[in-house]
Amino acid sequence: MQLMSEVKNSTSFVITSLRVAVVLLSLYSIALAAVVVTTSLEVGGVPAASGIDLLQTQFSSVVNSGLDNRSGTQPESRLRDGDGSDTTPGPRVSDGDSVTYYFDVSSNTGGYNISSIDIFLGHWGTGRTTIDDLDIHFSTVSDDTDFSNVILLGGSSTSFNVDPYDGRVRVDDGGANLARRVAAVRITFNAVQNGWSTLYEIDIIGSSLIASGTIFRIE
Ligand SMILES: [Ca+2]
Ligand SMILES: [Ca+2]
Repeated sequence: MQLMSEVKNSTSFVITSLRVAVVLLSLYSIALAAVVVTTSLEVGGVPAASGIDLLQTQFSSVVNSGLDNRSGTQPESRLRDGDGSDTTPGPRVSDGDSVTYYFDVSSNTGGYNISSIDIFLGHWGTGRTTIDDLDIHFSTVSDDTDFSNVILLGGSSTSFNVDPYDGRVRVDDGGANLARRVAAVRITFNAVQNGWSTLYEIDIIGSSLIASGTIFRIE
């Protein structure tokens, strides 16, 4: 009887421990979703694009849903070449198009902290230089298929007008991370002025959770 009692107590302890672990994991997941965002805008002139952002140093794969390779010369990869000006044509973006970037998490298994996202948008003429609605979804290393962590930017109070011709939209949080332990980023473009425009570059700025040479870091 004593043995049975010890087995029952042990089983109960294991179940309780598992329940505590599940609750802690749930809280951790909720914390990841609590991103805050501010936007800043560059109007007039084209700021320099980064050539060392995560899309150029930690890129793994891309899922392109709608970006148009016009004339066969403006592939999605133009958004990852370090050129943010319209001297090198970029792919066409239309309402509802999205692009999902997966980072290399085989070596940096902790994922990446994302501090800002720069989107270079424009056109050679007027009338296609505004995006009024933008969604940014993140998945984390715990499940790179779960994009429930999201920043929604849109509405009448937010207009990413980059007139006269092209410019940069920056999404950041004043130096804080937009998201942590990120495995992939999905950007969906909505309310593009007159239906479509042109993208030149997307810079996703961040760092690996465990940087090279770092033995241990609490995040
Ligand atoms: Ca870049
Ligand atoms: Ca480019």
